[in-house]
Amino acid sequence: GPADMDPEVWNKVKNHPCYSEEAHHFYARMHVAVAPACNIQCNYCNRKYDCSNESRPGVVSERLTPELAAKKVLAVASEIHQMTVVGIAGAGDSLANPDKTFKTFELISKAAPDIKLCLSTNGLALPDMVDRIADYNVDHVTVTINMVDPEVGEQIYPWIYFNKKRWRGRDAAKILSERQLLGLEMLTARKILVKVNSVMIPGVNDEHLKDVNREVKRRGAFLHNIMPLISEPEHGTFYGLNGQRGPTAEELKHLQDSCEGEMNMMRHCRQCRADAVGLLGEDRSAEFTNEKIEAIE
Ligand code: CLF
Ligand code: SF4
Repeated sequence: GPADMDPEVWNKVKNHPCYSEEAHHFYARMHVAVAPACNIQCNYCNRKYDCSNESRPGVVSERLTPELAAKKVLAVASEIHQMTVVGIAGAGDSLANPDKTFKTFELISKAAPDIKLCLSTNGLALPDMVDRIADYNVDHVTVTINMVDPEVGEQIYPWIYFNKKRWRGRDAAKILSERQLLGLEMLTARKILVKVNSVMIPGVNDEHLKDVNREVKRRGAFLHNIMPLISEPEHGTFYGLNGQRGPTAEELKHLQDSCEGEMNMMRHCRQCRADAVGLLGEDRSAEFTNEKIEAIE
């Protein structure tokens, strides 16, 4: 709360539903899914969810242009007055689509300067984008970091696309990890708040996430959000390991508890869709379809 927090930081988190547990009861967020492409492959991806892209059933997000996204933000803001944050978190990677992502931020900040801008990324492109992120006054960046060890990483990421080349195996995981951690350091050096999301994959990175927690804490991450892999056999498999299960609620809580220290653990994440609208856990996206937004004069 405000008592134990730097006032500048408190100002940034007090009405952000993901960064403040308290705020999520009162403030809403919306996502604009303007970023279809991705520069890596995660074994658990299905491009429907953001901030981690969990494998679970859902309707594929509609594609949005930056112009339509800005129009949608205004329409939602006029209906949902507690909507304080717009995030770009999919359906691919926000920073693998920099022109669309930053054009969207530009249009929103002109039309609705009070709305906070947020983005979520896998971090591969992050070090090259930190200047632009700062230019647009983005105060909140989520980086999904599932490992700091390429031996673990090669079980999660079959490939990355970097410097005009496809990399596989341990080399891919090493590059990705270095870029994620460098990006995290560059953001915290600029006082941009960074939340690290990690997907807990039993038998792959569960124990290892304690190392991840230590490394991101050391580099100034503000919050760590360990989320469960959601694997439902009828809807998605973890490609590298058939029959990969997600953690139980108990296993998840145990890991979160063992990481709880001076850095806060996020425990109210609702694993939102890439086009979610409303309070966390609430989805009002059906009220704001592309068709409806296009029809607004
Ligand atoms: Fe969206 Fe993510 Fe910003 Fe929040 S979601 S881009 S930080 S505004 Fe929040 Fe949703 Fe969990 Fe993400 S509850 S999936 S942590
Ligand atoms: Fe999917 Fe996100 Fe991984 Fe890209 S970074 S493959 S969109 S989960």
